[in-house]
Amino acid sequence: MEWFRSLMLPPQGSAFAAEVDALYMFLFWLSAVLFLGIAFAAIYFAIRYKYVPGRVTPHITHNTTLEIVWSVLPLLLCVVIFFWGLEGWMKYSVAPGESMEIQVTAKKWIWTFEYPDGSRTANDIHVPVGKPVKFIMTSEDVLHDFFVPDMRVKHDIVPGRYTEVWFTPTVLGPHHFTCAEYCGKGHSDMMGKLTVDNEADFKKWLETGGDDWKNYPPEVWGQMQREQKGCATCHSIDGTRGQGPSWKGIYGKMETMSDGKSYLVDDAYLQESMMQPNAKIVKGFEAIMPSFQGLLHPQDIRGLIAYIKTLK
Ligand code: HEC
Ligand SMILES: [Cu+2]
Repeated sequence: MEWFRSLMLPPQGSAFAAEVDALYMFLFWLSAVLFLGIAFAAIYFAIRYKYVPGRVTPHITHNTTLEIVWSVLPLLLCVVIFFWGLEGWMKYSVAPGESMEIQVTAKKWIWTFEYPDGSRTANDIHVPVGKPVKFIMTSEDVLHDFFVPDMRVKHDIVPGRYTEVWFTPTVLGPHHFTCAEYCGKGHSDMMGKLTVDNEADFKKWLETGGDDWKNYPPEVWGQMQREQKGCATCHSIDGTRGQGPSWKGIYGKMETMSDGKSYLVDDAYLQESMMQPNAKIVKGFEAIMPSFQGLLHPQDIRGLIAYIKTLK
């Protein structure tokens, strides 16, 4: 039956995925059996007792045995399901004391994560394998929902409040996470990658942001950052206006700000736009761009600038 489970459910990436799946599959098979049983019984009775002229229906008032069976059996089933679910829920709700804590901020339409050492990432999580991690989550605007299918973790994020989830990742490599609460136009872009590393790779990643970037020319790395860091939700590259100005053809032009002053778009201007987006506000736009201070490593900024230069 394992092949059937893996057909219906994503890979099991955390310590409690197998338990969640066991309950899920139990409910699935129970529903399947009940559905078939009821459907066949309905068809059988319809044929067996169809209208025949002259046949008189007997007058039956009750059947005590039958009534007890159809009340007590479902009740027992419900009690079993309840306690099974409760046991899992208790485990899911309370993170072990030694968990690593990651602060999560959800915002239309970008995820930011802050690690205990102060480093921050956008739409990108790395965690060490085999260690419990706890996510302490809040929203800056509307309801969002943190959903990591492989870990069997899904929880609402509420503005003005903190909610938590935790899991112990068991499978190395990339997993996927997404927002599971409709939060506006960019909702479907609000997703990212969770990478489970071994201890050494995780340490290295925390310090340097990893060295994937060395495998790409800067402008290609920059193009990837536009997607990964969420710039793409606000900035187009084809000249269409989004939440923010399009990047097409901005390098080397004079940009007018909301206070009427003009500046040349050069490397320094671009870097400032990312680190202190509210220092200069482009005319006709609102000051809604989040600061990427600490979120972009030097190689990311270099890459983005190189990429923007290619957008003639
Ligand atoms: C939530 C939407 C949003 C996101 C996400 C976002 N920006 Fe912006 N960005 C804006 C807005 C709005 C402006 C114009 C107002 C201003 O200057 O702050 C802007 C302005 C800019 C400018 C100046 C553009 C010009 O025409 O002068 C640059 C460069 C820029 N952003 C880079 C980035 C990069 C790089 C990222 C991703 C790492 C990013 N932005 C992510 C909304 C966003
Ligand atoms: Cu969302």
